[in-house]
Amino acid sequence: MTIHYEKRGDIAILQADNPPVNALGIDVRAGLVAGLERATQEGAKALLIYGAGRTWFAGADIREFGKPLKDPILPDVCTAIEAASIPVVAALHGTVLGGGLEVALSSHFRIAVPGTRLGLPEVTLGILPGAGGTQRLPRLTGFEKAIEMITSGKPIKADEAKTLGIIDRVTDGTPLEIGLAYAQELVDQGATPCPVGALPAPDPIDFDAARAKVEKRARGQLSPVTAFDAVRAVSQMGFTEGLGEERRLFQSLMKTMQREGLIHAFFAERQVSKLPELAGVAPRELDVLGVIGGGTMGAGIATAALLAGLQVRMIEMSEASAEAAKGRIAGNLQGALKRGKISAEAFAQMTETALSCTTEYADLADADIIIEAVFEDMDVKKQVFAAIDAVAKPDAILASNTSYLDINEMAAGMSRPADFIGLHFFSPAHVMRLLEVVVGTQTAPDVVATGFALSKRLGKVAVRAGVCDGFIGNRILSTYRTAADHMILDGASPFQIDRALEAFGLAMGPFAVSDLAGLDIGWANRKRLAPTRDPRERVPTFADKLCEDGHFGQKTGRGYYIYEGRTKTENPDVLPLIEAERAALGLRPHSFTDEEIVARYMAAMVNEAAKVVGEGIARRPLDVDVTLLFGYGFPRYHGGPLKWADMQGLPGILNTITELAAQDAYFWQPAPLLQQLVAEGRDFDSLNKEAS
Ligand code: T1G
Repeated sequence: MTIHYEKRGDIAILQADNPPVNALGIDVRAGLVAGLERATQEGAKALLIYGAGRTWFAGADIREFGKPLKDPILPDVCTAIEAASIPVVAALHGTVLGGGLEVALSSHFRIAVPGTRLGLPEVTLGILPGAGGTQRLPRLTGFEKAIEMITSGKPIKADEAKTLGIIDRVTDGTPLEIGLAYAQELVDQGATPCPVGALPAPDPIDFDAARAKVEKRARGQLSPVTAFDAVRAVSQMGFTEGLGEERRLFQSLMKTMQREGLIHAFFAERQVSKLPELAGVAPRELDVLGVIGGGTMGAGIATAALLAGLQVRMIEMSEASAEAAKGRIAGNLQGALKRGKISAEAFAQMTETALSCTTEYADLADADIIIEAVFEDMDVKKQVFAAIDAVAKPDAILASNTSYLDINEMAAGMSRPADFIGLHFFSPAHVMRLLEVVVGTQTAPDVVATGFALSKRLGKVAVRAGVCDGFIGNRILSTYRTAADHMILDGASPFQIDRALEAFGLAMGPFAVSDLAGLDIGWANRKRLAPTRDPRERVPTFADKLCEDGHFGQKTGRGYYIYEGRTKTENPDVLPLIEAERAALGLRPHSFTDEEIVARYMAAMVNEAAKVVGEGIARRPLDVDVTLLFGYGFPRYHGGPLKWADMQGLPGILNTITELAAQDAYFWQPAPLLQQLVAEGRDFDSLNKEAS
């Protein structure tokens, strides 16, 4: 039973009890309707609804999406509540989201405990509020605020909701206590039902301008714009008709691939930390965190740890660099202070008490975990770990923030290889949510569990990765990045490639990203690998030429693009330089359509990702999806590269790879796992299901 009914005096009470988040699944919906009927039949003078556990309804049950819907559907539940002949009071706490807020809006009176958060996040799932939220919310808040809440999906705090008239009161106490008191007061006052739907439409706004803003921010995602159109219906038609329009638009989004991609991302983000091998494995204590190296990465890791309430011991080579590290960390925390994420007291406590920056390794003696973030050189790292090994306490965990070096080789030189792990943060480490937990062959299970526990503590999304060059993310990145270079050699322009991939949803195309990161890094890498390079490998010599001319991208103001102030324009020297290189290499270029560019880029990404899963570097396809979503700016509405591949159809992608292999068998070797899945008529998601 998920809805419990009781009557106290004149007031009927419905308690929702469907852990963990009181999702509005069929039993809850049916229970609400039945409870309302019983309250009326039993002559109650008011009905109170509240949630047991940690929250009021946090929305529709997302697991029901894509399956045949059972009656009563949520819009009908809300209509029934709004049409009740007795006042309905909603007593709110926790996260009042989606259909949960819609149930509250269809109630006649709303009261909340302090700290309650309210929102309509449906667009983040590729849909829109489908139970009256787009028609009722604007009638309380006006169009601007409703559009902002509905098209961004961001929740607001209870105090703001009160100011906006979404809720009547914010009162201390339990939901039952404050709800009962408010309902009794209303009964004593003889209050009658006041449906929000009966309120007039608010004053119109410049809808075209507002829509253009939403469209720009959506960058190809459909749901925010469609949700906007549903809200706009309030100014164009009556309430009941508006509900019909909302339903039509809701169902149109339910059919989209974007909805499937975004819901996959929702569950993948939660599934990725659930590893069968960690079931029942307790993590070690985590209070004191040591960081070696206070450069950008080290300072970011220290900042994230301080924000999570950990003590931090930062070790640097000299007093001067220790001071500089302290300055960097304080700068990061200043940002959090300015954004109101922390108070001035918390800032002082973090910088003056929780953080120490010294040059003494002995200061690491009480650290529970020590993360090395020094220069990416194996010998330098081995020296640092030898020093740590000598001072760290017996059950301390030693970790490297390397982004591609061999974790097993690093562990081999230690006295405690079982206590060693890779923790690959992404820059800026106090902002980027992805953390690759790189597990060596000797790493102990409780050390892995502690890596995941640290990630949760830091508010990160951790992905388990095996050991190979570049782990999951950088290995796949280097492949699809190389595919982009090959398209240039074959005739495409870097500008067309960037445009095509930005239209596909990437925040920034690969060549603009290279300019941001610095073209000299790739150049140094190519020079480092040249002596051992396989002669069949195609080399983007045009990029070397650009660097030889001193163009390293944003840092020199010129790369593929020219950067003046905040403007970026195509560098006119680039295309002639590329044409000259092609001629020198005897290449005959051909033109590319945007579709061909996306297909080839994604084929490279999917193929390498399938190898990463096939080799067990990533445990499941969803681990790759989460890595690319949280660390590499892959558009969330595509669900991740392997979810995207499933939705496109694997046979077509394998076909593309096979055709390209005919021209370049060295680069395009079809992944055995991809061939196997196609042969068996299966998809990547079948592997996710098998593994969960
Ligand atoms: N449906 C089903 N399961 C849900 C769920 C939901 N709405 N929300 C959470 N879960 C599961 C989640 O998968 C996890 O399961 C567990 O609950 C704890 O969640 C008509 C159609 C509420 C802020 O978008 O944002 O209403 O992994 O790990 O960090 O207009 O969950 O333990 O097996 O995230 O404390 C709109 C989605 C739906 C809210 C809690 N609602 N949920 O965060 O815990 S669409 C949402 C969240 C809708 C109507 C439309 C968060 C949370 P497991 P968790 P958390």
